[in-house]
Amino acid sequence: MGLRAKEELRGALDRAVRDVQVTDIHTHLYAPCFGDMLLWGVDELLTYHYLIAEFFRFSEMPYAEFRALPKRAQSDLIWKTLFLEHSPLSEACRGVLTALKLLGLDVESRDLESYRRFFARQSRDEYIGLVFKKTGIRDCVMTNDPFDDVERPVWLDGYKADARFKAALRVDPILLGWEKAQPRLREWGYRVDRELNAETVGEVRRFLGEWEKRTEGLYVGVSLPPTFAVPDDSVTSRMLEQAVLPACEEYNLPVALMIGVKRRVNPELTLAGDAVGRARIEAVEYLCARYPKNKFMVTMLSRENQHELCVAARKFRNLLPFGCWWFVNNPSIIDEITRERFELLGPSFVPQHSDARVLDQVLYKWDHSKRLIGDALFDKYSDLLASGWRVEEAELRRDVEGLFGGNFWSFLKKKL
Ligand code: FIX
Ligand code: ZN
Repeated sequence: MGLRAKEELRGALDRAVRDVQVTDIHTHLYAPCFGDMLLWGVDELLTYHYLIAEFFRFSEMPYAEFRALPKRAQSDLIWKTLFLEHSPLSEACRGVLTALKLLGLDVESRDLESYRRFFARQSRDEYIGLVFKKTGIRDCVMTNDPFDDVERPVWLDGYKADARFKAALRVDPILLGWEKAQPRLREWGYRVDRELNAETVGEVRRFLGEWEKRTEGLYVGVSLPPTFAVPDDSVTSRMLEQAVLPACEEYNLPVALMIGVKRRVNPELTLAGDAVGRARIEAVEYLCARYPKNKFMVTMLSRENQHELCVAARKFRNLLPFGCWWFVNNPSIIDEITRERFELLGPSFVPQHSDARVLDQVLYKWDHSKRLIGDALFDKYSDLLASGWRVEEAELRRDVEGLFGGNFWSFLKKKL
């Protein structure tokens, strides 16, 4: 018995999206053993770097003066400027309100102090459980940087696995900051030179292997500039081809390439000062063709790259497009990208990741995206009904489970 009417379809789809257990494949959240690295609460929500950038659309305050303020004072200023003196129309502002609402807080009151009191009453570890349950997240993937001096000691001594938080090894320092990474690797006992000679790349592979074993990372990830080109004689390209890809092939790990970020276009804004540029899909095509035994998860930051990324994924089974990243994580663009992906790739991609830096953000990021993905699916299944095709509820649930996590887990298992 299929779902014959559109109302039946809508009901079944809403249930499937409501019930699905999400794997959030890229976040900046951390397991409890990492202590204060896991950010949460209303002051963190309000000082998210997306909102800091938006605050300076209105404020004339010197950047350094803002940076020197304690977090709570920054959060007061952002609340006053972006929520009270102007309407919170942006996606990042709306997100704060959705999160508060989903936590049962009185958004209408506009009473920041009462929100602070709510968070002060929460115990962090129970609160993680509450947020994951409300959002329907089973597990998430962290961003783990062995070069981070706060994070590294936890991995070396004190790491306690938590099934809800999986690891992913971030290799930006190796691919994009070799001059600084090399002496540190040496300090840690790896025989690496400035020059990428055979011993050096061998040692980088050993480093990756050891950290892979230590963290049980699900993939190796990096954020790349729009100028990312491979093959070429840059350290980035050579290190990727000679060290990272062979190590990933050996451990059957995907490489997640997040392409298109121009770091620090406005250095005064620090983390909020990054921008976007159109990247070259040819780099992705080259990698997928030249390394058919490697697996690539790719997300691109520029709207202009989205269509060609879909087309590339039609050509390469070792390419998994994922997420609507950062500046394309806005309803109008998510809607467009998601539909274009269904039309070109069927259900064979990962439509979204949260990129949450603050735990509570998963509430809004998934709430907003689930609606958009659900609406796009509704239209696509409706088109199938119109053609006379039978749509079974079990098949629909299968597709939804794939999109919200299953496709990622299958890609990890895939052996090429
Ligand atoms: O490189 C990344 O993982 C980016 O997602 C972040 O660096 C960025 O600051 C961010 O939070 C975007 O959502
Ligand atoms: Zn990120």
